[in-house]
Amino acid sequence: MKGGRNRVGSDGQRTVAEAVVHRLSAAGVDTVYGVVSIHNLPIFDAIARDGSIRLVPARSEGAAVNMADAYARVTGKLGVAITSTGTGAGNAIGSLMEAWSAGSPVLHITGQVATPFIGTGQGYIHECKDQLTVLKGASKCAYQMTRPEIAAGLLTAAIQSALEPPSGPVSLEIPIDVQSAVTGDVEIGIIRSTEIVVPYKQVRRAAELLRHARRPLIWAGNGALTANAADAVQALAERIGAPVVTSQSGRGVIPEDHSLCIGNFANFEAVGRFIESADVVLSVGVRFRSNETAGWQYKIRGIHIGIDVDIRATNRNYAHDLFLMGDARTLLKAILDEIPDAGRATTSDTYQTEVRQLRELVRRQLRDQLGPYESIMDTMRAILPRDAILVRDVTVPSSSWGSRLFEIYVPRTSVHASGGGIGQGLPMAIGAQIGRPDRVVALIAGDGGFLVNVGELATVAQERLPLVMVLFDDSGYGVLRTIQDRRYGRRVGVDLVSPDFVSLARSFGILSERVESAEAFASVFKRAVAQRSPYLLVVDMYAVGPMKQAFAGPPGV
Ligand SMILES: Cc1ncc(C[n+]2csc(CCOP(=O)(O)OP(=O)(O)O)c2C)c(N)n1
Ligand SMILES: [Mg+2]
Repeated sequence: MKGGRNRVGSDGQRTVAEAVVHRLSAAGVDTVYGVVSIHNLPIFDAIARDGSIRLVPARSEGAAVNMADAYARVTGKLGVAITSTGTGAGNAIGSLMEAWSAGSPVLHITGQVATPFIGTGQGYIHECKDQLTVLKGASKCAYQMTRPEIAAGLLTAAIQSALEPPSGPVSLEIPIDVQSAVTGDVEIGIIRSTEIVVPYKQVRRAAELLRHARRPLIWAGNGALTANAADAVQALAERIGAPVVTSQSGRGVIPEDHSLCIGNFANFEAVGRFIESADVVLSVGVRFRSNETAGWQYKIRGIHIGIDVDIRATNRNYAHDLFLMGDARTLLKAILDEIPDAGRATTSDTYQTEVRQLRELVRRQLRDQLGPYESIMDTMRAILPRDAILVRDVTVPSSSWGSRLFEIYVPRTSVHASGGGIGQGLPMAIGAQIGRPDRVVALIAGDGGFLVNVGELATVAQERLPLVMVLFDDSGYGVLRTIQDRRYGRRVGVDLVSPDFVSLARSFGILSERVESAEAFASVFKRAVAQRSPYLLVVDMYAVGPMKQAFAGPPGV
C-alpha cells in the first residue's frame, strides 16, 4: 500500500476527505483531475496534505471527466475526476455519458450540499433538484455517502464497481458536511475468486465450428482490448486464417497492417457483403453500433458465436447461436487449446487471398475520396512512431480517414469518443498524455470541436504536455454542412467564425503554425513531433482544398 503523509491519527480516526485520498492511493491511483469548489475543498486539501497523488486542475468538469476517461483507456487503470455540486456535477454529465458509452473505468467523486439540506429546496448554495438521479442516468451507477460511518465501504464499492467488468463510470456524491466528518478506519479484505471454471462443452463446440469453417470471420470490439485479449485474437485469426473486422474502439486488437486485418470498415458495402458470406462469425466484446454497421443493414447469416463479459450482449443486435460469457482472454485461449496448430491455417489459400483483396479494395475506395488529405494522412503515419497514441475528435478528417485508414498497430493507442460527442478530443489527449508520458500523443480535431473545450489549452500549457495537436479549420461544422447541402439544399447553424488559432495558441505559450498546403504539412508536422513540447498545427482547409468526395456522415444512420 502506498503511504502519503495523510496517515491515520493516533486514535485511528481520519476525516472522510482523508479516507478518500487513502483509499484512492491504496487502489493505485496516482493522478486525479478536477475543478476545485467550496463543495470539494476538504478533498482537495487532503490531496495537498497527503502529497502522493497528482492533481491536474481542469478548466471544466466535463473536461476533467474526459481526461480521467482517456487516462483509463490508455493505461487500463482507474481514472478519477472530482467535481463540485450542482452545475459542477451537471457539467460532468455529457462526459460521463461518453465514459459509459466506452465502458471506461472512471470514478467521479462529487460534492453535494450539506446532508440536512439535500432535496429541501431551501436554496443552500449549489443546491440542485435531484443530483443523484441525474448521475444515475449518466453513469453505470451512482452512490450517495449519507454518513461518515459508511465511507470505507462505499469508497471501496465505488472503486470496485467502476473497474468490475463490464467496467464503466461510477459517481459518488459526498455531502460537504460528511467530507469533514471524522470516520474510523476499517481494514477491508475481499475474497477473490481464484478458480475459473471454463464452460468446456461450449468452448469445444466453438472450436469445432471455427476449425471446420470454410469462411470464418472474427469481429472484435473494445471488450477484447479491455480483457487484454489482443494477442489471443491475433493467434486465433492466424491459426484458422480468419479475417478480423473491428469496431472503432476495438482498433489495435490486431495490427492494422496485418494481412488478415479488415479493420474498422464494417459499414463499407464490400465488407458488409463479405460478413454476410461468412459461414461462422466469432464476435468478441463488440457492441455492433449502428454507425459502425451501416445501421445493421448487413446480416450475420452464418453461425454466430459470441464472447462477451456482459450476458446482456446475448442477441442484442445480431442473434447468437452460441454465447460464451466471461473473460475474453481466458475463453479465447481455451478455444485455441482445442484447435491444434497444424503449422498452417485451416482455411484455404483462396479464402485468404480473397481477404487480402477485400482489405485492399476498401482501403483503395476510401483513399480515392481524400484528395489532398491522403498525403497529410500518409505523412502523419510515416512520422509518428508505431506506438504513438492517436486521439480523434468527431471531425471529418477523423470520420473519413483518421478512424479507418490511418493505421493503428498497438492496443490502447486509439482514442475516440464512442458516443460521438464533439469537443472531447482535446481533454482526452491531455489524459492520454498524462497516462502515457513515454508515448507521442497526437490529436486530430476540427475547429468546431476544438472550441468546445478550448480552455483546456491552458491545461496543456500548465502541465507542459508535449501534445501534437492537428487542427483542421474549415470555419464551421463541415460534416453537417455537407449533410444540409445534400438533404435540405440550405445551410443553417453550420458556418462559424474561427479565431486566429495560431495567435490563440501562442498566447498560452504554445508553439503554433498554420499550414496551407498538403506539401507544407510534412516539414511542420515533423518539427511538431520532434519538438517534445506542446504544438498546435492549424490546417487551413480552404487553402488546402476540398476532399475529392465530400464526407456526409456514416451510411445507414
Ligand atoms: C456534443 C455534440 N454536439 C453536436 C454534435 C453534432 N456534430 C457532429 S459533427 C459536428 C461538427 C464538428 O465540427 P468540427 O469539429 O469543425 O469538424 P468538421 O465537421 O468541420 O470536420 C457537430 C456539431 C455532436 N456530435 N456532439
Ligand atoms: Mg470544422
